[in-house]
Amino acid sequence: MQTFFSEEHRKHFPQAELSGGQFVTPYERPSRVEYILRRLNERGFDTPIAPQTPDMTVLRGLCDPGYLEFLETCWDEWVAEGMAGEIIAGNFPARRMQISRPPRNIDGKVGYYSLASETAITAGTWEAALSSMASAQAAQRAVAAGARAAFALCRPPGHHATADMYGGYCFINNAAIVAQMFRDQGAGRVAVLDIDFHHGNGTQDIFYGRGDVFFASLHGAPEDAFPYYLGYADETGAGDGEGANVNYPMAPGTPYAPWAEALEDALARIRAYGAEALVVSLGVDAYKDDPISFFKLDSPDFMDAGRRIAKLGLPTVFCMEGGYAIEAVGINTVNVLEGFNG
Ligand code: Q9C
Ligand code: ZN
Repeated sequence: MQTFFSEEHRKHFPQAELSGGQFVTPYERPSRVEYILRRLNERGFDTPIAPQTPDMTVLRGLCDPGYLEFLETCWDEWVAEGMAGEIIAGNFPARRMQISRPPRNIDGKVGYYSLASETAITAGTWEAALSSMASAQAAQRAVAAGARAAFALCRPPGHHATADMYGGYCFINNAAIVAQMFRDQGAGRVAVLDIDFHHGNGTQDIFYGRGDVFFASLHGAPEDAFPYYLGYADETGAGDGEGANVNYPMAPGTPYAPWAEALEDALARIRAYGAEALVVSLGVDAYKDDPISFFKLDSPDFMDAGRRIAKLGLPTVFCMEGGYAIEAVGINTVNVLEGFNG
């Protein structure tokens, strides 16, 4: 399986994450990819290929223009305003406030274009996010050219990002970009399977009203887990998208057996839907020792999950999402790929 990875991810290295009322070293840190790269190498995968420049057309087609402009310019505006630290959102358009009027002030814009305050932006965040998208796009092109599957080692991750909001460590929704590329290239129906511990609110939101992209997510129940305000089982799609969204929220302490049952159900739904290509949002934070999650999957379970996903027989692009148990993130991620390879 070909793998794709950009060193440019290093340009996104915030020093701070607001967590539990303290600033901590971000869980989503550059060193995560070192563990994954090392494991890929140990297990005999070819050296990852650096992607070409990002294709902005598909990105502009999916996202709000004001949001993209914001991501590109926010750091300079923040600095020009005399802010001393990293960009952290502190105010949001909450219930019954104006959600269609981006403010002029940078502090106002930051909250307007974000969905949470844990994710800091620094000078190189935009370039890093574009490089992450470029890896996903390169993986998609490899699969479109005939490869059975490809792995994009995306950092920063993407599945919490909507068309107009960042947060949950995500800025550009790489999985959504890949799904849209398959559609643009002629696939009639595409499925996104999200096995990251957290609900893929961004991907769900982007495709919620569309019937051409099916979305399935296995995640910590929203009553108990980030992103808290989306991911319930009764969210089944809207309009043309009715029936093309399925959520499997699960309780704290969920072990592999019920998780695998949910996975099988999701795979059956994707098969019945008639998807011609599959995008996997590959987070491994369902792992038992993940510091910010509460499922109980063990490392071999990830290999089993990969085997099950492969049985769909679809051209598949894996996009890296979360996974914060740093010493196990490489093993768990590559286990999914090895299980898939069989
Ligand atoms: N104090 C992904 O896995 N909440 N994002 C952090 C830590 C946000 C996870 C809580 C978690 C975002 C891609
Ligand atoms: Zn996650």
